[in-house]
Parts: sequence; structure tokens; C-alpha cells
Amino acid sequence: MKMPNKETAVLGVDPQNDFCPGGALAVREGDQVIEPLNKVFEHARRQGWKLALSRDWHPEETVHFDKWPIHCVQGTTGAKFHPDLNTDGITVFSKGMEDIDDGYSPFEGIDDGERKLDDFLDGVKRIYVGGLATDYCVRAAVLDAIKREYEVYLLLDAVRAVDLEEQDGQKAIEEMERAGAIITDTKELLGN
Ligand code: VGL
Repeated sequence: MKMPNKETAVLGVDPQNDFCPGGALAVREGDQVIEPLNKVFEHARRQGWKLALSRDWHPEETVHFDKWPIHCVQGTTGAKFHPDLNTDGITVFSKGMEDIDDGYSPFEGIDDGERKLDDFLDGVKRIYVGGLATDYCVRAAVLDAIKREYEVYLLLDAVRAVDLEEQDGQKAIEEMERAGAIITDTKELLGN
């Protein structure tokens, strides 16, 4: 049997109902990240990689809602992961739980044992990132991961942008690439 490779992790960022079509802060085609994320997580389970998901997990009132429609309030349907996402064996990091911050970065998150993502990723060298949204939480995740000197792979087919301004998503991708992210997709990773 192959040794589990704990030097690689997959991080799925905020694939939650409110960021999908019909949700409170719907990202265009947001639901289309679910299938590629499922494929990558399945591959990662077989390889024995570390599996992480982040979720926006806001209180009812937060300064974050001065900027954004109310979304991903703790315990609501909108805050649940998309129903087609297979979350088996994946550690969930909740973020944005204070009423004073935006909570964009999964590195601010904690799991249900109050462990930080940094501690969970102990020993990891490379991270594959996908999810929602390219220009906010995915961007924050990738830039923070690069700061921590991980090798970071952005899964292009597994991200979608809010695009408040046209091109925001594209600009964020270019910014991540300039910062050192390796741009790839699930086909390249899975070899199909
Ligand atoms: C996000 C906008 C507001 C995200 C969260 O998950 O990318 N975007 N809050």
C-alpha cells in the first residue's frame, strides 16, 4: 500500500449555499465548483492527503454586513455546504465569527476543537486551493498560504468570482500568480 502523503493538502474555500445561485450572496456559476472539488477531494482521500474546508460562519450582526448582504449566518441553510459536496473525512474551519472582522482568510479559522488551520497543516508543503470566491476568500487563502511559504496551486476550474467589478476575478488570479501561486486545474492534477 502506498504511504499516505501528509505533505500535501487540499483546501476547499467556502463552497456554501449562500455563495451559490439562489443564495444571499450568489456567485455566478458558484455551484460549478462543487464537482471539481469533489473530484479533487476524492483523489486526495485515496492519496492520504490532508483535507480541509473553510466556511464563512458569521454572527447575525457583524461589521462585515455593512459591506455585504447578510450571508452565511451560523446555523442557517445558507451557511451549509452545498448539498452535493462530499464532506466525508474533511476537517472544517469556521471563520468570520467575530462581529469586528471580515473573516476572508481561512487561516483565521478554527475547527470544532479550536485548532487553527496552521496547526492542522503542520508538516504540509503544498496546498491545492479551490472554492469561492476567487476575488475574496480564495485570494486571501492563497496569499496567506504563500506568506507561510507553502507551495500553492490554484485550481482554476474549481473557483468562481464575485466580480463586483468586471475582471475582479481575473485580476485576483493574476495577483495570486505574481505572488507565486501555481495556476493549474483539476484535469492536470488528476491526469485526465
Ligand atoms: C466572500 C464576499 C463576502 C467569500 C465572503 O467567501 O469569498 N466573499 N464574504
